[in-house]
Amino acid sequence: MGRLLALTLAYLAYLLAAAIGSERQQHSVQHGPCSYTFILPEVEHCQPLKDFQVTNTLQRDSPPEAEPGTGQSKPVKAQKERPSWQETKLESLESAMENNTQWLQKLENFIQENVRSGMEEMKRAAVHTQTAAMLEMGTNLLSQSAEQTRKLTDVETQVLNQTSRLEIQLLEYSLFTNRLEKHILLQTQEISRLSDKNSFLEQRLLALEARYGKELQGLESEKQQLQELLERQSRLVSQLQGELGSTTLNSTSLQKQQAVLTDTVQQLLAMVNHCNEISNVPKEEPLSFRDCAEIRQSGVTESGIYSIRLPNSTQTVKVFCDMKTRGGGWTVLQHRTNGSVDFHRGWRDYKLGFGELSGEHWLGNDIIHKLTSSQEYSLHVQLKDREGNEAFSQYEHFYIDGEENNYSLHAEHFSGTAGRTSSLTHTGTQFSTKDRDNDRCTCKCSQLASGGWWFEACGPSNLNGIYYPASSSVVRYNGIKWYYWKGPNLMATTTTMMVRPANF
Ligand SMILES: *[C@@H]1O[C@H](CO)[C@@H](O)[C@H](O)[C@H]1NC(C)=O
Ligand SMILES: *[C@@H]1O[C@H](CO)[C@@H](O)[C@H](O)[C@H]1NC(C)=O
Ligand SMILES: *[C@@H]1O[C@H](CO)[C@@H](O)[C@H](O)[C@H]1NC(C)=O
Ligand SMILES: *[C@@H]1O[C@H](CO)[C@@H](O)[C@H](O)[C@H]1NC(C)=O
Ligand SMILES: *[C@@H]1O[C@H](CO)[C@@H](O)[C@H](O)[C@H]1NC(C)=O
Ligand SMILES: *[C@@H]1O[C@H](CO)[C@@H](O)[C@H](O)[C@H]1NC(C)=O
Ligand SMILES: [Ca+2]
Repeated sequence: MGRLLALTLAYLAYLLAAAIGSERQQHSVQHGPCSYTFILPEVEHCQPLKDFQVTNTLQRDSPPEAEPGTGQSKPVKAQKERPSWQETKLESLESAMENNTQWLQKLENFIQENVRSGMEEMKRAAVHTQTAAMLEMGTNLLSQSAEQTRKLTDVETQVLNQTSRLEIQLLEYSLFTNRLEKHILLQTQEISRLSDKNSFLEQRLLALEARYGKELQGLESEKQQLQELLERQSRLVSQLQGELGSTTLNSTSLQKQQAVLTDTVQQLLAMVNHCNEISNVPKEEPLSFRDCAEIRQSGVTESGIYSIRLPNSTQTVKVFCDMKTRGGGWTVLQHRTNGSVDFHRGWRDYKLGFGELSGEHWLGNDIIHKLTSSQEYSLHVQLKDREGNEAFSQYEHFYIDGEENNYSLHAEHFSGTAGRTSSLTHTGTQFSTKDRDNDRCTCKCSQLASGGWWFEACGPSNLNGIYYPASSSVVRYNGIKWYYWKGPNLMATTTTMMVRPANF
C-alpha cells in the first residue's frame, strides 16, 4: 500500500509539474520510508501581497525588486540586509509551511483514504468478478480435474493391472527361463558327454578303420593269391578234362570193365533187396505175435531175432527165436555159449535182462513172467558139452511169478535126456541174486555159486554160473551146473533155456 501511495504521489507530482512547467524548482521531503517531491508555485511578474496569504508567497523568498531566477542565494542577502522583515516573513513562512504540511497531511490522508477505498472497491469488484470467474473456472477445473483424476485412477488401475499382469508374466517368464536354462544346462552337459563319447567312438572308429583297412589289404592280397590259385587250378582242371576226354574216348577196355561192374552192382542190389524182403517180412509181422511160436506158425523157419508183443500190454520186446530145435517156435530165455557176457549180476539186471540176443543173454524176469503167466508154457533146457554131446531137460508146465513173489519158479512134468531127475529145484523156489538173498540157505547161494538163479540151499542147478572155458581137475562149485546131467562141473558148455506154448 505504501508503494502504491508513493506511486500515486509521484504521479500527482508529475501532473503538477506538467501543469506548472518544467522550469520550476523541485523540493524533496523525506517522510519515513517515503520521499515526496514538491514543485512549489512561484510568483511571476507580480507584486508581493502584504499578508502573504497566497501559498505561493512562500516562494517569494527574495524581495520583489530582486531579480527573479536567482532564488537560493538571494534570501541569504535579504536576511542580512533586513532582519525584522525577514523574521516575520519567516514566521509566516513557517506557518504557511505548517499549514502546507497539514494540508499535505490531509491531502495525504484523503488520498490515502481515497486510494484505500478505491483500492478496496476495485479490489472488491475485481475480487467479485474474479471470484465468479475464478469460481466458474474453479468449478470447471474441479470438474475437469475430477474427471481427470477419475481417468487418471482408471489409467492407474489399468496400468497397475497391466503392470501386475506383466509382473506375473515376467515371473512366469523368469521361471520358464530358469527352467529352460536348467534344461539347456542339462542338455549342454549331455551334449558334452555325448560329444566326448562321440570323440571316443570316432577314435575307436578310426582305429577300427585302420585295422580293417589293414585286414582288407591282407584279404585283398589273399584274394589275389586265391584268384591266381584258382586260375592255376582251372587251367589244371581244363587240362585234366582234356585228358579225361581223351581217356574216356580211348578206354574201351575200361568201358567193358564198367559194364561188368554195373552188372555186379545190379546183382548185389537185387541180392540186398532179396535180403531185405527176407528180413522185413518176419520183422514186420511179429508185432502182432505174442511169442516165437506164433511167428513159427506164421511160416517163419529161420532162427533169429524177432519182435513180439507181450500179452495184455503194448510193450514190444525183441527176442531170439529158435526155429530149428524140435519143431522150432521156441522163445529163448537164456543162452550161454562162450562166456563173453558176465552173468554175476544184481537183481535189477536179471529183472530187465542183459547180454546180446544173438549171443549170450538173459531175457529178463519181468518178460519171462509176463510171457509164461499169460498161458501154459513148456520149458526146454538144451545143453551141449564141449565135445558136442547134446542133452535136454523139458518141463511141460513152466512159469514164474512176478517180482512181488521174487519170481518164484514153477516147473513140472519133467522129461528129457539130461539126467533122470530134474536138476531144477521144486516149485515155489524164489529167485536170488548177489544182492537179493531169497534162498533157504543160511548162506548166500548167489554169492557162493555166482549169478542169479532159483537157489534153494543151494540146489543142483545153476545155468547162470561162471562160464569156465575148459575142463580141469579142479572142482568148481560156482560154474555152470546141471547136476543130474554131468555133476557139479560143466565146462565150455552151451546152454539154452527156451519156452513154447504147451499145446504147440
Ligand atoms: C491556513 O489556511 C486556512 C485555509 O485553508 C486559513 O483559514 C488560515 O488562515 C491559514 N493560516 C495561515 C497562518 O495562513
Ligand atoms: C485386470 O483386467 C482384467 C480385464 O481387463 C480383469 O479380468 C482382471 O481381473 C484385472 N486384474 C486385476 C488384478 O485387477
Ligand atoms: C588211344 O589208345 C591207343 C592205343 O590203344 C593209342 O595209340 C592212342 O594214341 C590213344 N589215343 C589217345 C587220344 O590217347
Ligand atoms: C561169443 O559168441 C557170440 C555169438 O556167437 C559172438 O558174437 C562173440 O564174438 C563171441 N565172443 C567170444 C569172446 O568168443
Ligand atoms: C490180461 O487181461 C485179461 C483181461 O483184461 C485178464 O483177465 C488177464 O488176467 C490178464 N493177463 C495178465 C497176464 O495180466
Ligand atoms: C522177496 O525177497 C525179499 C528180500 O529179497 C523179501 O523181503 C520178501 O519178503 C520176498 N517176497 C516174498 C513174497 O517172499
Ligand atoms: Ca540165504
